[in-house]
Amino acid sequence: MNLITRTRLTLVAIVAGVLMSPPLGLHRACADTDSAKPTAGEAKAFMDSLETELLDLLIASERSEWVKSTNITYDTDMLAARASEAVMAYVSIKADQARRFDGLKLDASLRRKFNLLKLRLSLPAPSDSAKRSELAILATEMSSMYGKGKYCPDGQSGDCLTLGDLSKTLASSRDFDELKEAWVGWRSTTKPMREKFVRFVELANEGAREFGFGDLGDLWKSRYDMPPDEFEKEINRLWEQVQPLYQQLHCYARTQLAKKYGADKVPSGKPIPAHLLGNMWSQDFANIFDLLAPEKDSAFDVTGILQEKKIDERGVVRQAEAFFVSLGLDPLPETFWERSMFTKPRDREVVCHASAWDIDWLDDLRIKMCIEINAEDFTTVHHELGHNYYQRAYKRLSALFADSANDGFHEALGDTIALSVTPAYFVKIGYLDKLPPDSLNPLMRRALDKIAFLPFGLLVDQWRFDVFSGRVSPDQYNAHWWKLRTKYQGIAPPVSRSEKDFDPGAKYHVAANVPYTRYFLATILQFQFHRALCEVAGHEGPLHTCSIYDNKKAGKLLNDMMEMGMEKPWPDAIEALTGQRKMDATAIIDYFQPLLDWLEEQNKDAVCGW
Ligand code: X8Z
Ligand code: ZN
Repeated sequence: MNLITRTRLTLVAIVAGVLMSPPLGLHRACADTDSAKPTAGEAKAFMDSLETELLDLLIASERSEWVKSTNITYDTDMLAARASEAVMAYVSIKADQARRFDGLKLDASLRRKFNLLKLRLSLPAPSDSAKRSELAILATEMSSMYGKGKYCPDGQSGDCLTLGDLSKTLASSRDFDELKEAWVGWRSTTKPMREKFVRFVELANEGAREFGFGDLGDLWKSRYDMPPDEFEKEINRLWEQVQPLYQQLHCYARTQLAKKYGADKVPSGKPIPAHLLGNMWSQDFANIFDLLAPEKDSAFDVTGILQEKKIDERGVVRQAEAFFVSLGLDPLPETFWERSMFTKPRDREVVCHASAWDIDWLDDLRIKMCIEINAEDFTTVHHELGHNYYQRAYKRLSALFADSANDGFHEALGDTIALSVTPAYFVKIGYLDKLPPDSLNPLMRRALDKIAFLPFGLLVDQWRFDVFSGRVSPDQYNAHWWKLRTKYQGIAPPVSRSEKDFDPGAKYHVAANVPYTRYFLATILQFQFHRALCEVAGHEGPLHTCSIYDNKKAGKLLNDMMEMGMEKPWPDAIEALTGQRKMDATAIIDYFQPLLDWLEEQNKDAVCGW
């Protein structure tokens, strides 16, 4: 395979060279006058040096990004913006120069790299250097604004609440008005982002058009080894498959919430008020399990177990690592433990939103999280380590192939492992003495996490696609957001919203420009992966009782798929693992079937839908 041979180019020289290079038009003129027909050998040499140089720029950008995300200041913002600008400039210039090789017969692998080059950035910049710089600064500022966001109930001088504080209220309070204040309070922090976002869309679209795409959404949708309109059909097909599950869960949740808060506040046949579902974005319902548990006295309470065992933040990460090691994978490097951020620092601003990093594309793996000891973060730690193990598996590949088969795969990996965190697994590792009595409770907990997430996973980018394409103009941003939230999730804001608000920006991935359809795909894929791994592990019985813990055969199958990186189109990777070449929601449906039967029974006299 293509091992990266990294000549030690001096980084400073590349960055300076990129930022001082003449405007793109000039490059284009040079290319035009170069009438000699390029050869496949030249194309390969061009790509080899590009990958080496790109890697150095990406590493510099990752380091700046890490420093900024773990210590947000004006200066770290500017340094991070500068480093990402260098990457954007380099990719723009090289994508333009690469046009020389359009139409040239190249081997499939090299041609794939040329295609991937244009798709590499989630944020392509215009070639105009002033606009590029403006875009890089806007992007950095929006993500930092999100990281620093605070709601001060008594005005700016009083005690201010972070997203973490407000999320705790959303999770644990059962007081209608207290919940409403936390919900509205967080959204008050993102109003100033609106203006920046409008300009951001203009500039990012300009960049995408220069790369040959209709708009930024078109670029994002082109990353799945099929034409963008076909991809849209694929996600709609998957949504149709899973929508009935969501409908049933929504219906039952609404009935239970009406019992708790009153039918005047949660009317039947209407969308559910968004602040009652236990999560700041109503993206999952896990924190209202107590209101929805099928059996009142048979809980599988991960939070309680972790707290009782007095597991600390590092302990949680160690436990998750042990799962991966049980599959036959190597432990994480010592530097992971030295350099990661596991808890929220008291003395500085950070981006708490969890992330996994592969700083040097070799072995400098890290996570950044503000871990709380609870079930949600226990799952998230597995999620993040899944990223790190994936990154480690494909590190032998050259820069443009060093990624997951598609972005849904990256997001699915750690979640697949977390599906094996079952009551039986807890018994195996000594967290529980004996299996709790058989009950639907664990499956309901999982459904509140996974099934509840599906419409949200889909709609965030449906909104962005509509915004990027211009179908929705800035004066309709917020209204359109709520139209989709109601259409897909069946929820409504607890207070009236206007175009002075910018509620999409209250979600990290909008503020930080991270594509979101990946999580929808991941929610489908992880069950497909789980089903295939459980088969290899010889599991018998219902799918939701399977844990692949300690199964080396399953571990090898998973790792072999991860090692493929994105060298091949993703259907090859999914086939290697599951034998299927398509994403398929039958696995998630199989998994939840016992709960679905129960929900249908519970809902039989209710008016479902909204
Ligand atoms: O952003 C994440 C991960 C990091 S890639 C923590 N997730 C989405 C979210 O929090 O909105 C995981 C689930 C969905
Ligand atoms: Zn992730």
